[in-house]
This record gives sequence, C-alpha cells and structure tokens, in this order.
Amino acid sequence: MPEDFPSLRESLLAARHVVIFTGAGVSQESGIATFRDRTEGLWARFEPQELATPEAFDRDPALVWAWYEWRRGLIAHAKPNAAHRAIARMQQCLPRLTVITQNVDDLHERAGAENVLHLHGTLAAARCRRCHRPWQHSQVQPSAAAPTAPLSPPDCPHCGNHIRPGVVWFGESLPMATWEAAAEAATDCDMLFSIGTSSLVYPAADLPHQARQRGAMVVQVNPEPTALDAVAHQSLRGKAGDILPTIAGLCVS
Ligand code: BJW
Ligand code: ZN
Repeated sequence: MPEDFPSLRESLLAARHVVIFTGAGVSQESGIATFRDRTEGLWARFEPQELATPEAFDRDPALVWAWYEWRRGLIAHAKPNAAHRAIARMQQCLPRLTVITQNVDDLHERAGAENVLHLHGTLAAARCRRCHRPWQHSQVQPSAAAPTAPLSPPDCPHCGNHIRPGVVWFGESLPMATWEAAAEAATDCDMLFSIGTSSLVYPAADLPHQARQRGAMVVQVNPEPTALDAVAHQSLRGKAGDILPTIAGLCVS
C-alpha cells in the first residue's frame, strides 16, 4: 500500500477539486457500529424493515423513536477519530474539498469539517412526520447498552402529529438540494475518495461511478472488498483511521 502513495501524492497536489465520500466505516473507530458488519453491524442485530422505513414508523412509532434516541445517545458520547480529523485537515490545505457523507452523525463537523453534505439526513434534525416543521431535540438521555423500552415520539406543537427522526429511510427520496450538490461535486471533481462504505445503497453509491465516468481518479479506503472494487483506480485495504492521516500528510509535505 505505501508504494501507491507517490502517485497518489502527485494526483492530490494537482487536483483542483477533491471529493471525500464517506460511509459508516469512517465512524467505526469512534465506536459507532456500521450497518452491514456480519456480527457487530446494526442490521445483524436489528431488522431494517422494522426500524428504517416510513411504514415501520407508522406501524410502531415508539419502537422506532426509542431506537433512534438510543443511537443519538451513542453518537453524542462518541468522539471524532483520526480519520475525521485527517479529512478536516485536508479541507484546510487543499484548494477545494467537498465532504459528502451517508452518515447521520456529526463527527465530521465536530472534527472541524465544513459544509458537509449529509445524503441520509442527520439524527440531530428531527421534524414533524406530517407538516415537516423542524423540531428541537432536548439533551440526550444517558446511553443504554440497547433500547430497552418503547419511547413515544413527541407531538408536533403545530399540527399534533408525531415528530420523526431526521434521517432518510429506505424508499424515501434523498434531500433534493443536498443530492444535487453532491452529484454536482462528484461530476466536477478530479479525485474522489470513497471511505468506509459498502457501496451498496443507492442512489448514494452511484456518486463514485459518476465521478469516474467524468474522468476523476477514484480511490477507495476499506479493510474489506466492496462493490466498488471493480470501478476504483486504487483500493487501499485498511482502516480509515490508519490510512487517512497518511493521505492528509501528502497534502502538506
Ligand atoms: C471500515 C472500517 C474502518 C468498517 N475504516 N472502513 C437500485 C438498485 C437496488 C435498490 C435500489 C436502487 N435504488 C434505490 C434502491 C432502494 C434502496 C437501496 O439502495 N437498497 C439497497 C440496500 C439494495 N435505496 C433507497 O431506498 C434510497 N432511496 C431512494 O432510492 O429513493 C428513491 C425512491 C423513492 C421511492 C421509491 C423508490 C425509490 C434511500 C436509502 C436510505 C438509506 N438509509 C440508511 C439508514 C439511514 C438512517 C439510519 O441511520 O438509520 O442509510 S440504510 C444504511 O445504509 C444507512 C447508510 O447511510 C447506508 C449505507 O451504508 P454504509 O455507510 O455503506 O455502511 P455499511 O455498513 O454498509 O458499510 C460499512 C463499510 O465500512 C464496510 O464496507 C466495512 O468494510 C467498512 N469499514 N470498519 C474503513 N475502520
Ligand atoms: Zn407538524
């Protein structure tokens, strides 16, 4: 892997616009579970159809709200890791760097990254299920090992409907303006790093393909093979927290 770095450095220093596209793997070293890890992943322990669809929320809002409140608590207590910090440093030292994330946590921002595009929403941005008005969360409850009891969602003070988590569930459209900005960045950049994502969930997973079609160099950082292997110019096998600081170091050396 280190032998790939000289060419990476050349490309990075020549790049006009770099995109960093991240998934759950970038937060794994902060203690936040990924989705599809075979044993520790959220979908190995919980059923997505019961928790991450609008139908699930309508069927059992207290089950879904409790699960997302549990996760909000875990994220509130987590800290950005070396990968988040390296990405924020790269944004400072490269002429233009756009961070696009599928993650609903705020660890990129807490590491110092700016203007992060959250394709799948954020846990902090709850809103009304019906009138879509934003709703301000209270402080997080102390985090438990797992959601133990159902928790009714608050009622919207305007229309009385349930408040829902501010995330994008399966079958829902991505926030339009965010998606358009992400697609524009992917088709404009000359280098895209895909970091810690299985590249299985669409339309987000299409961004590296769009970048490559427009001539960008696509580099992947992941300890495991992914659906992007056939498309990426380079796949750096390893943890984001180990590899990203080295890549950030190339920008300044
Ligand atoms: C490390 C590491 C370390 C570990 N360092 N790396 C085309 C074909 C087939 C299906 C579809 C299609 N187009 C759309 C669909 C349907 C669906 C979809 O894609 N399904 C697929 C799963 C088959 N897509 C949708 O429904 C999307 N909406 C949509 O298409 O709207 C249009 C529409 C509307 C109406 C009808 C029809 C279409 C919305 C998708 C929303 C996804 N939501 C979730 C939950 C968000 C809320 C929450 O947090 O609960 O988003 S699902 C989950 O997956 C979450 C993630 O953002 C997303 C991606 O996961 P990610 O980040 O890649 O995580 P993992 O776990 O999969 O991978 C982690 C990786 O990290 C692994 O590779 C590890 O190896 C690696 N790793 N440690 C670096 N230390
Ligand atoms: Zn409302």
